[in-house]
Amino acid sequence: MITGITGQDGAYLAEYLLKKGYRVHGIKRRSSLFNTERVDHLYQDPHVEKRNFILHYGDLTDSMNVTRIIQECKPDEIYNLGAMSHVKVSFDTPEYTANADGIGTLRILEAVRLLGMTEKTRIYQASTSELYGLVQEVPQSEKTPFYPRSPYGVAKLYAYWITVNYREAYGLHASNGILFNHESPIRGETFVTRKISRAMARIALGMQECLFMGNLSSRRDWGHAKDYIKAMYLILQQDEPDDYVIATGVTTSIREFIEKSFAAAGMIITFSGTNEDETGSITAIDEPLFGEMVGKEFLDPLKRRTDREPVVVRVDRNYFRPSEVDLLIGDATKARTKLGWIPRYDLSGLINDMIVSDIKLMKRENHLKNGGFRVLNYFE
Ligand code: NDP
Ligand code: GDR
Repeated sequence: MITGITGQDGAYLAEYLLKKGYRVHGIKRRSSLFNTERVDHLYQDPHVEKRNFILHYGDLTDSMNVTRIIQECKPDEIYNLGAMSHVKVSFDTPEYTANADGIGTLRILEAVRLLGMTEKTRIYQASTSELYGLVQEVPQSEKTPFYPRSPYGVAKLYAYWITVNYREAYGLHASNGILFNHESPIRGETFVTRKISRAMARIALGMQECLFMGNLSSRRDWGHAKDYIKAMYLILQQDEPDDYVIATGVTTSIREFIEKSFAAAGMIITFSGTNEDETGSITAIDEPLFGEMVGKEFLDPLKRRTDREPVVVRVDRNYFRPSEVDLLIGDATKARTKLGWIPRYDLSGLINDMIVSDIKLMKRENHLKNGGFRVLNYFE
């Protein structure tokens, strides 16, 4: 059973488990629009008999709902990935975040206990590098003390410890994966990497003038979600429950991520100025690379545009957070040695995967727009 199956990780994990022959139950929230785009390719007509991918309406803030679904599905493994996962938004919705991300975890653990399934059901809790917040040690490992810096981080701190507590108190096979940031072409559009890869594609295609960013100096340890969901699976296959850091061990600033993303499509960005006056300009174009990645026909319009106005990145303080996590870099030695977990993607592989996908997506949008069809603005 997967909570958060409609999210980035839920979609990749469901696909991975189905390939292994699992029957996958997922919890999806009721929404006024379809919200199953990420799992549409896995979705089976509910009228088909013997389905192996089954979705249930539910919400982690509803104890009875969570308990009933667990009672009906009787899962061998629960991956609790559902959460209000946006750090900045958690400052706007702190109570809801505590309820869904913190108490939501308790609801699952308690349901498994009350239903007498402690021997049968293994539980994975989606813990996070946001627990380290104001980091007490560099790099961060399973032994590094926590210091969360957002309502999201604090809610996840409760979820982390209640998972440990149920393991120690009731003998549950319940484990925390302390995952550092992981991204992909299906990453939510308002997380920083996807915001950058989408904007890069739109700027290259002449669909957007400027990318407005928050703090450019924070540093993150970014991996690929496809690698990270394998770690979740491995954690639940261990004889003993335990907690693991999952990370690449490489840290990169937001500024560098922008430079690398644009450079991968042939656009050289140079930053100048400081604080809120910092800007990023296209100062050179690798024409063969741009032609290959974006398309020759988009080169002249881009050149005319950069001659007129080279600035494509600006800072908007509305994207700053009331308290920031400045530096994350994980030490995944335990996962490597005990789980045998080895990530396949490095940062450039991740960036390439994301930009190729977003250039394709934005070309499709461009095509629709030019054909007179409505496309969304995606204002944030
Ligand atoms: P996403 O935001 O892409 O997905 C979150 C999922 O949770 C969505 O399916 C969402 O549903 C669902 N959800 C939100 N609120 C509720 C609720 N109240 N009840 C039930 N489901 C709910 O997150 P990711 O896939 O990136 O992350 C998966 C998990 O891992 C999250 O718990 C996140 O906090 C954690 N994590 C993520 C990391 C990352 O870098 N991606 C790193 C470390 C931890 P809907 O589609 O309807 O919004
Ligand atoms: P994070 O991811 O907060 O680390 O949480 P996010 O991509 O939102 O931010 C990373 C860093 O980029 C800075 N930043 C911006 N962020 C966003 N979203 N938008 C901007 O315009 C922008 N400009 C700069 C942020 O300030 C921050 O420093 C993610 C989520 O997936 C969590 O659920 C997960 O637990 C952690 O990763 C590990």
